[in-house]
Amino acid sequence: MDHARDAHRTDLMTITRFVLNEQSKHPASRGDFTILLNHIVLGCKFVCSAVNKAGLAKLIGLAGDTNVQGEEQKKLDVLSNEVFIKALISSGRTCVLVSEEDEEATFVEPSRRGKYCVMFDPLDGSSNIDCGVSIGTIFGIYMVKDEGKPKIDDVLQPGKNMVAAGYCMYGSSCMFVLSTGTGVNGFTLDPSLGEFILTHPNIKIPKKGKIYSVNEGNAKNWDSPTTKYVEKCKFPTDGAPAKSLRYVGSMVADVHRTLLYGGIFLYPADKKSPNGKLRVLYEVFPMSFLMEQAGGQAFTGKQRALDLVPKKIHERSPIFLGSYDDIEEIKALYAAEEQK
Ligand code: FDP
Repeated sequence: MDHARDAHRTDLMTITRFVLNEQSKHPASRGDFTILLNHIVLGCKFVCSAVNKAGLAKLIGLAGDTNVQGEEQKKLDVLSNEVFIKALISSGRTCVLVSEEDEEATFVEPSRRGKYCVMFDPLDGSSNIDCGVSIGTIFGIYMVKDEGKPKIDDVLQPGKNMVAAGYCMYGSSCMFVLSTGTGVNGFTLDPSLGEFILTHPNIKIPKKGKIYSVNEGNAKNWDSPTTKYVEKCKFPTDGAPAKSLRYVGSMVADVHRTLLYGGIFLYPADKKSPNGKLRVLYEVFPMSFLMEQAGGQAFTGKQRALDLVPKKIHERSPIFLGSYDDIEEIKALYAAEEQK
């Protein structure tokens, strides 16, 4: 990227302008998606602002669990969830919502209903909030099958049926990464404008990477293909250089780095968690969708991640995602294990 040129750029491609441009390629489109996205973006701006102030807000609330107005202080993840649920319902474009924070799906009342189902994790990586490390919001969007009769099955579709997915990372800068099925684009929040500006057009993940990202503290419980793969990252036998290890422990941050620099992110199954840790609908699917759209791959240890058909809204799955060639290697190790 040419930063000198960018600093003087005056033709700003905001996220709304970008999506409107995309919309104009589909003459039948009525702008529903643009409206929905605007509400998601609003939620992200709110969370970004709340995350930036979290430390200060905590100081103000130290005397008890109340703030200066005497209102109860809400935990950031609960607050973020409320903001997204309200923003999504008020868009008038949604019918079924699945949030990491809520046990049951929310069915929007008929008068405010639209054709989209949104699955989201309002604040992912929440164990990192209190130390100021990058966290994020993740979302995936399906189209309802019958607008008049939204059902739970509308969100239990394979990930490949998603019409859009993305995340917002609250890091050293606030970045919104989006795919509507025609590639991946990244937008950075300009805080002085309050607008997300296109800064990373048409993101493509490098075909092979130099980084692996996994919680190695779980290594004693891993299965054989994962153990062999990580061993190979550290002690390659084919003359390739060893890979570097980077693990933030916030899925959004670890996947974002993987998308930009290449490499592999793993959250495998282990003896203690045979289905892994990460949730299919609002972690595995959206990130797998973005990876594939950027030219990478996502694999569960058994199959292409986006072919999985979830049976429950909070289902979990092991996941390996990242650069095309790196995922080929882990797939080969699982295939060899099958042959035994
Ligand atoms: P967290 O528990 O902090 O909310 O699924 C949530 C998640 O973070 C992901 O963001 C992250 O990739 C993963 O869990 C980290 O899990 P470990 O602490 O087990 O490594």
